[in-house]
Amino acid sequence: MRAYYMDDVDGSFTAPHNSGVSLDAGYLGKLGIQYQYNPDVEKVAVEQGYKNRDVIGISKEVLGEEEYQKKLDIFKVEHLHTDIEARLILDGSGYFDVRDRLQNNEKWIRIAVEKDDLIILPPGIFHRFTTDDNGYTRAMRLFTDEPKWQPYNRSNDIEKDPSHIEYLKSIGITV
Ligand code: KMT
Ligand code: NI
Repeated sequence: MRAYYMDDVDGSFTAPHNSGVSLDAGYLGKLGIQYQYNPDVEKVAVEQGYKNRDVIGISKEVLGEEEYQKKLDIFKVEHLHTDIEARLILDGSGYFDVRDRLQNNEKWIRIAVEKDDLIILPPGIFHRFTTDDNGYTRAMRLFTDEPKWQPYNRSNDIEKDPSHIEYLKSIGITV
């Protein structure tokens, strides 16, 4: 895992966009993000109550060109969830981008993940995902008992409809 602030340079979304300013796991911890390398999945699942899981393969080869593009178009939209988002990278690599709420949710932090990285995003953090220039991510998604997977997209849902903000606040999520 490597984490850094993204640059503002135009160009392919799947390029690294590394501004040169690195961040460590300690900083991610301040944002409520948990990171483990090569974890004992069964242990984590018991400790944190992940009762369900699936495996998703994201590449042109696995999904076909059209489905692959469709998936990426969905994953790249900035959103949040009311549940945690726990992902163990099984193969390949990719980027989880998260907003830095300690900087007013303005800056993007790009978290480059690869095989054996476990990343757990807390509820309420704005984020998005993409494969990198290698174009392949295989990941295990860990779910709690009754996963609430509704994404709240920042621009269409949250910022245009105050009732979403009220609802999120009522369950302890401030944006
Ligand atoms: C999500 O919800 O954005 C994802 O699951 C991304 C793909 S998992 C590597
Ligand atoms: Ni998500």
